[in-house]
Amino acid sequence: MRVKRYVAETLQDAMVKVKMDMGKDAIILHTRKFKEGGFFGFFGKRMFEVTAAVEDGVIAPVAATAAAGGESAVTPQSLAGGSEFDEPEDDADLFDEIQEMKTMLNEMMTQMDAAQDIKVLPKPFQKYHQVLVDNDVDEKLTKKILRDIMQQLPKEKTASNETVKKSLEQQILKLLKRPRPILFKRPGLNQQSIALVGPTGVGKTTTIAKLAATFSIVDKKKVALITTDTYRVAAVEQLKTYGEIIGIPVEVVYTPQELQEAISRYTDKDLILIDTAGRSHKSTEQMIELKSFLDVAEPSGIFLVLSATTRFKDMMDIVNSYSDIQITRLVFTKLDETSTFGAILTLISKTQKFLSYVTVGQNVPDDIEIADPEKIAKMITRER
Ligand SMILES: Nc1nc2c(ncn2[C@@H]2O[C@H](COP(=O)(O)OP(=O)(O)OP(=O)(O)O)[C@@H](O)[C@H]2O)c(=O)[nH]1
Ligand SMILES: [Mg+2]
Repeated sequence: MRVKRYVAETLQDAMVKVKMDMGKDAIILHTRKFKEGGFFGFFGKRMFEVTAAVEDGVIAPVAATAAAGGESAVTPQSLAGGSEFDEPEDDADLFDEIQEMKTMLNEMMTQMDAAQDIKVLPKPFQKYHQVLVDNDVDEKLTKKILRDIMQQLPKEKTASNETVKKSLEQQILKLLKRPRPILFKRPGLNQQSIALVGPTGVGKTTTIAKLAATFSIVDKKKVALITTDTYRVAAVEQLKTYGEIIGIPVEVVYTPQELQEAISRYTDKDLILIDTAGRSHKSTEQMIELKSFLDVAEPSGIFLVLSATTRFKDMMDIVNSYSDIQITRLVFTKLDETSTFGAILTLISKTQKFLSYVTVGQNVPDDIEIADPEKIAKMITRER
């Protein structure tokens, strides 16, 4: 028995080589795909290998016939078919491809199921299913909300768009919960120290300036600012400028210890707002450093600032990356830059966190409001 390995760029070409060399009685023992060259398996050229065997003494009759111009001349097409050339199941590439196809099929089935489910709903529900999904509410959450209101509404009322819309708004309000802004009324809690944390560029410093100006000028509270963002000169300057305009002190701290000391020096203040450097939620090192500041300083509130323009999946990743830090409230910025608010609802529903403020523009101090769930609910049920 003669056993030999043949390599070519296509399976067909490898088979041609087998037949030319060993003849049509050759037995295929094994076929596999592999990558040749490239870096660590990337960018390599895909090659096919066929291992074939033939009884001793048999010599390339096909090649001989082909050379003689006989009828059994081998062409790539004539060798392409045939299940014996299929790759064995233990082939890693093939296994991956099958897995990919399975995943695709599952996704298609789920989508088809979803479409079927929706079609059996009364018309107003079908309509508002679309409205919610168009407003970026997560598909699963949309279905859950619709199911909940279907159970609450008497059958005759499910026919009207208006009734369904109203119940939908009520249900969304429940999920958003009442906002929890900064409050001074609780007895024994005279001073509030609030740190704003969040990804880079979402508007933490601007929001701090808006809060500081409003509480200081409108509510006549004694406010102080502290920044731990010492990475960029511009960041310190930015907060100092706001402090000067509002007429309140600004302290720059470099270590967790200094932060703690600064807070304890401001015993006469009603509100201490702590600015932090934007953190990439993908950098564990930056997260650990932020945590070290907050663990020592123990502010009375930690508000996570998120931009309303961020996709839900990214928002969720960000929230998860702050899981070691006790986030007490959410602030959503840049509501003026988006027209879909479903991600806010989905995030609140998934994390069970409370809303505090939303910001709606760059103007300090005007463009900030206590989050208004009714407004958000109306935006989410608005036809686009
Ligand atoms: N359109 C709009 N822009 C905003 C809003 N809030 C902040 N911005 C802008 O967003 C940009 C970044 O704001 P910053 O307050 O510096 O953001 P930050 O989170 O402190 O940034 P880092 O400290 O670099 O992480 C500025 O141009 C702000 O004017 C808002 O509600 N709407
Ligand atoms: Mg900043």
